[in-house]
Amino acid sequence: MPAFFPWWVAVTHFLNLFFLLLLARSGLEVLSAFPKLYWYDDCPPGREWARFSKKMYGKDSRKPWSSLDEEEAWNPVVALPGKKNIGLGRHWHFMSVQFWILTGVVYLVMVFATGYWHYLIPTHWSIIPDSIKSIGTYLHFQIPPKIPGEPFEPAQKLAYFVIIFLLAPFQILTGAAMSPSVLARFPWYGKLFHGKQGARSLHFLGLVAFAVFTVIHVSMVLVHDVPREAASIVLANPEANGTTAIIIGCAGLFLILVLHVIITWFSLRYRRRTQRLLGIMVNPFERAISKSFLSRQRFRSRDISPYFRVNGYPPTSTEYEHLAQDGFNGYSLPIGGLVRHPVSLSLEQLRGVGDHSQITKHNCIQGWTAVAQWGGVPLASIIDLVEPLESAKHVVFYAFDDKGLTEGEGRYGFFYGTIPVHLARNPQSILALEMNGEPLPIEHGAPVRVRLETQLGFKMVKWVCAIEFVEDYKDIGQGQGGWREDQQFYANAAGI
Ligand SMILES: Nc1nc2c(c(=O)[nH]1)N[C@H]1C(S)=C(S)[C@@H](COP(=O)(O)O)O[C@H]1N2
Ligand SMILES: [Mo]
Repeated sequence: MPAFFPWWVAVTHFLNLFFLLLLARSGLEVLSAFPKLYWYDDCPPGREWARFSKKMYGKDSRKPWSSLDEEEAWNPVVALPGKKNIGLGRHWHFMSVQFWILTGVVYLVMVFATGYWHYLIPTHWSIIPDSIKSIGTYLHFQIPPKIPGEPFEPAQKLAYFVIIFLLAPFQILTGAAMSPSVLARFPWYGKLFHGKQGARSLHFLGLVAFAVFTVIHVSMVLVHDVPREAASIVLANPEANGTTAIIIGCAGLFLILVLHVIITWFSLRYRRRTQRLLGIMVNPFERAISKSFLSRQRFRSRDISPYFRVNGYPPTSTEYEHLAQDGFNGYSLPIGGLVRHPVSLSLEQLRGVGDHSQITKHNCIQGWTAVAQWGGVPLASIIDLVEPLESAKHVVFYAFDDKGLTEGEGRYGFFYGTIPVHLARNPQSILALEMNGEPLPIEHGAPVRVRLETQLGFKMVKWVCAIEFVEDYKDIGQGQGGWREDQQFYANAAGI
């Protein structure tokens, strides 16, 4: 039989703690951007089952509001990095999850290769009555006996089994069920968790379960024999000197604390660098799924959400206001750049280019969702019309809204977004002119907006005023490929 406390358990236990803390804190950052939990993908304001915010916005609110107003600035002590940085929080979340899973894989390989699984996986139902008996013993302030020939008592074994073989995979599965690319390509998968909001709620409850386990786990170590337990899990040797083990263990915890402080400080101080460095590890994975997953969404009319949040205040320029007053009759959309046939199209002409309608689910990066029907021109038809040159790699959508005027908070410049040309060819990538059978309402992007159903909402530029095909987006704005990427440090990759 394998040793009760092999060295690889000590190492993976430490790494697991480090990455789980990163995951929990960056996960809370993500939650802070939309501190509400729902069971339904319509997210009707006021119908959340949990709310971690005092702010109240109703669909009948008298003041216009945008979903970004619902975001909370959480303290960097709990959230990574805190202070309304969902873009960076997500970067940390997706970076750490890769290493957390890697740690888990190494651990599981060792568990099965060495036969350690005998200590973790109950092979008889008697584990349940035995565990109840164990818990009863604890409640009498006594320590239950270990299973003969094994390192743990029954309740402990059962708890570890549940955490390792049920809770950890559950968090991975519910996490994947929140990716817009995955949801768009495999709508059935989302349904397993009652949609994205179900997955989001369950993922949060999984975090709570991890937290509860950690508290119990640590208190159990404290009620057991601390020096001996420390020697086992820190030095992989129950017979080692307990005091040494406690000192080394505390040094390890201190190291984790220091690393977290440095990571948090660096992320807040050097936001662009953090965005770039973590992007190197996160974006390739996103690119792979964005390239290979096409949206296969097909919702029914009765799935259309009664209420659809708005993100971003409408343009305030007189130019736009004049156009709107005139029912956008004077609107024309220039499409140019690296193309063979640059054009400028009125709404009438645009309608003539193609016609496509789809009922799909919108995923805002903040976390809310809503279903609507969108009608308009497939971007693929636009591509056929203007014929981009070989050198054209990205499509830039420029918008009418100057965020310095509509949003403030020290931000500036006109909203814009870019997507790789292959995303524009996706059958559900369209220039929408209609929402739910009506001309686009002002707040949802009239007269023309982008819809890309495998991506997060921030990629779908509203109030489009011009389209350009370019080789690279480095010279546009601050060079990150979009206004939110530039100014809010969102990942350019938006399929997850
Ligand atoms: N021009 C412009 N387009 C924009 C935004 C914006 O602020 N300005 N916000 C984006 C974000 S973050 C989201 S989630 C969606 C929201 O679309 P909706 O307001 O129709 O719900 O629009 C995207 N397109
Ligand atoms: Mo968004």
